[in-house]
Amino acid sequence: TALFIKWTEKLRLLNKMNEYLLINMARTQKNKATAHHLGLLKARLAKLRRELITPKGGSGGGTGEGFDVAKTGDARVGFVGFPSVGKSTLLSNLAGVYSEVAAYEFTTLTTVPGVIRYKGAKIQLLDLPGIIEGAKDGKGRGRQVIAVARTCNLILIVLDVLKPLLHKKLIEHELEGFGIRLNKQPPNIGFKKKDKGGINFTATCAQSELDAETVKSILAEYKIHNADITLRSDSTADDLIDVVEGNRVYIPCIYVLNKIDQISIEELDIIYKVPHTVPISAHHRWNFDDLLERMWDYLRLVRIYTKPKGQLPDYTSPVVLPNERTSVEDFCMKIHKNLIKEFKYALVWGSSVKHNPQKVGKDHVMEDEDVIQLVKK
Ligand SMILES: Nc1nc2c(ncn2[C@@H]2O[C@H](COP(=O)(O)OP(=O)(O)OP(=O)(O)O)[C@@H](O)[C@H]2O)c(=O)[nH]1
Ligand SMILES: [Mg+2]
Repeated sequence: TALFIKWTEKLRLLNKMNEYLLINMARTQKNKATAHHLGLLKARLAKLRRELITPKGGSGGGTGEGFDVAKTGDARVGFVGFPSVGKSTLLSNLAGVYSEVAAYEFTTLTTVPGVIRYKGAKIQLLDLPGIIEGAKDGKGRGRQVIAVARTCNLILIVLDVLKPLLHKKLIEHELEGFGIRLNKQPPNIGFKKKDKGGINFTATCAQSELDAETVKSILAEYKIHNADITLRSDSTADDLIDVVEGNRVYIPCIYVLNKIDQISIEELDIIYKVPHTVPISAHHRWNFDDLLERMWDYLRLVRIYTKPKGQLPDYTSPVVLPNERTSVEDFCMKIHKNLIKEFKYALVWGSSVKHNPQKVGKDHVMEDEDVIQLVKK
């Protein structure tokens, strides 16, 4: 109970600061002093939030028993949204897996996995329980849901077109609060802690929010007094805090607007213009082709076809790699961890090479739909 009291106390403090921050951001005109002040507050908030979401001693409260299912396939896609938006209907009709559908809220109480095969890749789909506002700060089952969302390669935020678009913002806010960054690149900030020498601040381009003083005081919040900081793009206090906190995950996201059977063509035209959005009807299976194609684009998977010596390549079952790890070595590791020991060289056909085939070593980086033939020692 002592732990619980401490925890609720923190939560109360966090909410208070959040409120204060929002009021301040709305009220004050932007000037150097307030920017400085807000930067500091943001850093404090981020620190408190981290303490809240990472339980000390590792017991309880973490990812949540029974929530996390085993990772299978080449990529994992999670469905996140408020209750009754149609997440389970989408899983059932997309993957042919049964997940209870009902008109009342909070029908799904745990993670329900499904698998689809698309363009030769096995993609795991996770139907997650509905989350509510305040989930990131410990309300409902939201914390467990978002902890699973953090492990996904792509997040589908499922929204009900009949509900206010504000819901999109609310869900984004919940995920952001848990260290998930949607459709965003990591900030282009160099950060290196040192033993001495003070704060060495460099900006390689004009900064509209941060200056040496603000950076210094934000770092002081983290008790960092010696470090090299290089801002390589116009950065915000939030960007800097993300880099210092260091536990952020950058995940692509598609907004799936469900229940379009309930709206007019004119309304649909407007929705289509919102970036990262795919309108569907999960119930009627409308526009699933578009959704799958978009999921494929956002996952940025790379298919490598294998060619046994003297035979045609096997185009039916590619080895599927994530876009950021597509070297010949990565390919070998995906098949078997001992394969690289026997590796002599490889022959590669496709867009990653100048000649077809080309003899390459283990560091060669391959591209989508390349063909490879391994030559062993
Ligand atoms: N009109 C319409 N109704 C839909 C559509 N998709 C789902 N529904 C209905 O919306 C209700 C909720 O669907 P679920 O799939 O259970 O929603 P959920 O997001 O899984 O809800 P929770 O598990 O409670 O978070 C059900 O009555 C569905 O029949 C759709 O495309 N059009
Ligand atoms: Mg459900």
